[in-house]
Amino acid sequence: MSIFNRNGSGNGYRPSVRYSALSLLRRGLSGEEWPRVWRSRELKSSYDVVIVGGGVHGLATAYYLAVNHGITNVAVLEKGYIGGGASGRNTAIIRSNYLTPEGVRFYDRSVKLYENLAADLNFNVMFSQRGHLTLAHNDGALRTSRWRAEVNKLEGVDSEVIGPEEIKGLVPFMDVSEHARYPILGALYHPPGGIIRHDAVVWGYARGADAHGVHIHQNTEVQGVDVEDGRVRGVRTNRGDIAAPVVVNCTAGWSSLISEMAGVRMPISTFPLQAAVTERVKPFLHPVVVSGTLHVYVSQTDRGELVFGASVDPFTSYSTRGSLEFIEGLAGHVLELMPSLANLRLLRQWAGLCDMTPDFAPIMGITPVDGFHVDVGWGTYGFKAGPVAGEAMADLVASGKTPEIIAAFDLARFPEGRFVGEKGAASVGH
Ligand code: PYC
Repeated sequence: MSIFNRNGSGNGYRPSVRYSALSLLRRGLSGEEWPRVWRSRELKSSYDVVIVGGGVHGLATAYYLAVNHGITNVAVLEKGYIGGGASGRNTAIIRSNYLTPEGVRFYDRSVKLYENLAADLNFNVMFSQRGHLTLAHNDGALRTSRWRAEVNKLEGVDSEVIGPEEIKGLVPFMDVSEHARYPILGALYHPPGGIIRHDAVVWGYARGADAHGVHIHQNTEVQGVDVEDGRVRGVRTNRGDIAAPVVVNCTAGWSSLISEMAGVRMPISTFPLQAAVTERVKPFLHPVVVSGTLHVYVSQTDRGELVFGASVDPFTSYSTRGSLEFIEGLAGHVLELMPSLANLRLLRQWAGLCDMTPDFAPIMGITPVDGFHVDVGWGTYGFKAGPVAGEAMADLVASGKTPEIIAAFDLARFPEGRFVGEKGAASVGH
């Protein structure tokens, strides 16, 4: 017998109000208020499933539990505001051009879910598949690009290595001559890659989960995880205790601390990753451009800002502050690649927290504590995995069986030495 109350599977979003051109026109004319996108609810003393972390992973897990499995007696607990952690601090790049077959299959499923997400959630997530270029400035980088392209093709993912002339066609202002400071030998080109509006993804999942009865509790911090006889029993929060037979750790930045509360040790070290955004300029950069050698990646938003990132900070920390050292290093690297940006003004910089694992692949699935599951260890890859991680974690919770698509990412691989070496697919140095 199932431990869950199932309310019947839904077919996607069931809103009180559907967003459409007509509803926009009607409310524009009538002045009628829009309903809140998700509601504040009373914190109950028990739920069937408690999800720790109100970012894209936690909210997607809640949404797919409700929509795919009819499990709605679910709480998402967020210590701050939803999307205020790593989900709101990444550079919103979506891609599936990974190095390992397990990684490529997994992120490809995420790209497919992202492609239909706006329609599924009835929420414009602004997914723009403008292509993704990883530049190679030396033979080693070119070799890794070829390797990734071959694995991608074998898994049915559209990636290929292209030469300087084709790069010039995609990014006309880029100096692809051999006189550039760091000449470009080629690039891994991945047409399905692109950028998305990350807040919209979080809000869309929250709205969808809420519409199915999931409770979203902001300002609710998990301070302890109760375990008895090897089974999880619930969590202790700053707002009271909650009993639950299933607890899913979907946090980023604090994932090893939450797991530790359940007595589960994680091979994770947490590093800040900084990013920055410039003032708006006319559109001139279509694809996402990454240079692993120069430790920089850049994309241009629909509003015209350039969004930059570089390597993770060189020390473990839980700080989300920006630093001058980062900006100086970033500006140097950006100008080596695109000298014409010299007079552009930076608007803002910030940091998010990256939980790095030894093999740069996530840790997903069951743990030695029954009912305590993890969806953690995302390093610098977390946001792009949100939909597939949510779908797979919901399957695991509902069926009690580990879905094939996440089987390789289990915690047991570390003591057993089955690594999923994904470092070569990183956009940033580590
Ligand atoms: O993996 O595409 C990526 C990425 C960009 C910034 C951080 N991670």
